[in-house]
Amino acid sequence: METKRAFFLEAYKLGIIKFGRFTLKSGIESPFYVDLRPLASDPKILKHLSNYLLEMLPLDNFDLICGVPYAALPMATAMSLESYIPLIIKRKEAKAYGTKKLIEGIFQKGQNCLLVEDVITSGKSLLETIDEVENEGLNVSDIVVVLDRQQGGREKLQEKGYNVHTLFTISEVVEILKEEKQLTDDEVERINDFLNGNTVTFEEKKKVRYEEKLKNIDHPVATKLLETALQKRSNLIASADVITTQELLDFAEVVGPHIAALKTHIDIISDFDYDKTIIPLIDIASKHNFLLMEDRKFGDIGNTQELQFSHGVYKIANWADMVTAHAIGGSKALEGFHNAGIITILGMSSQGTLTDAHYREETMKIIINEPNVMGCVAQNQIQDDLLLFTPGVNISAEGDSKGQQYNTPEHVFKNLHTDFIIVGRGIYKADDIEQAALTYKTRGWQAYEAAIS
Ligand code: 5BU
Repeated sequence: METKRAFFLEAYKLGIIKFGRFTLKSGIESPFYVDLRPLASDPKILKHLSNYLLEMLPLDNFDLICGVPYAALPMATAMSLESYIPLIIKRKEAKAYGTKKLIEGIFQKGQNCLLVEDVITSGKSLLETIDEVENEGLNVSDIVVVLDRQQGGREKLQEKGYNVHTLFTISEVVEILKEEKQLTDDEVERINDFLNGNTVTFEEKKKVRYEEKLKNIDHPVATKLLETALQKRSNLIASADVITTQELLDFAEVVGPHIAALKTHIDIISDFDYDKTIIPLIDIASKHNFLLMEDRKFGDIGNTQELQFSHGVYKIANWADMVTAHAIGGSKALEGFHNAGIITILGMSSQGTLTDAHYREETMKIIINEPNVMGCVAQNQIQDDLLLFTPGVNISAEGDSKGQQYNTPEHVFKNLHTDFIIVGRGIYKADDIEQAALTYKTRGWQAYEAAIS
């Protein structure tokens, strides 16, 4: 079996712990948020997890296994399957009819039952479950917990005489993530502060206004984009991920009045023809006053990027006001995008992306003195002298089946201080495309105004 640390890093990729600013049920602000339910969606991880939990335990002591509902139910089930210790199920509420049972399954009074819990915080929900299990005449001596949030729960249960076995503590995982450069020193400090019982304060920085950004950012394309946003009261960039010229032009015509820019993936247009695709697109862009952003995500050495930018059938250099590029080729590689504004990929919106804190830090070092870079695509706040573009915005979906993860316009303006939202399927898949563009335009602008005030 892989090491416990490697196991944790695999599991972490499922999004079980998030760092940022979260308001807990109690109203307390926390710098992290734990939800272990996604573990059940990866059978291999769930199986490994159950083996790790079983390894810690004196298995001969137990006649039964019971998970605290709901998150620990699949864990308890997997442990039962691996150990052949029978499972019982505790209901959250007693059945309102029939037997009114709280515990389901086959058991006898006097048997010893192992309790399984995903996360222990104050220990309150575990104590309730223990009470209910003991009321059925069962004994509880041991509790096994995947993650200890270190907020007193473990100690409380131990004082009452229970053996508490925990696989990970939050300090341990923070240490692992720090070593893996997934967390910055500031984040670690805030988490430790929180764990030491201090009320943590989050710096309340207001989002910088477009007028202010206009003063701070020199790039001519950034200026044009900001001026367009202010004139049209729109920070919306519509992503035209359609596959024919006709669809692209129709889409541009309909959303044109409501957007600051149109984002293309020009290489997905099946019937691309420079004269029939690009020339009319340029006309529509100038008629409705929006910019063109080609989301090419260049990622090669400078010479190749320069060729890809200017030549081939797409001749991106002729028409794109902005292009996206990875910083992976180093700063010199970014020098060939002559008049276009470069938007560097700092962080991606998809699940499991490699763009962790360390990647982002290194990317920043590369782009910081690069005059052609006008901004970044990212899912986190960035410095004020760059524009922040955030894709992964959708009002009615949480994600797709291919790893995309969505936030609302309100979330990204308030928490990330985004400057421009990028919306694809939320608009081009809508029944009424113009109405959808208007909705995102309005919500984006209102969210911007709320974030600056
Ligand atoms: P959607 O339909 O709103 O999910 O489309 C999002 C668009 O933004 C799509 O064209 C992606 O290629 C693009 N995108 C993204 O979604 N996430 C990223 O991190 C980057 C680009 Br970079």
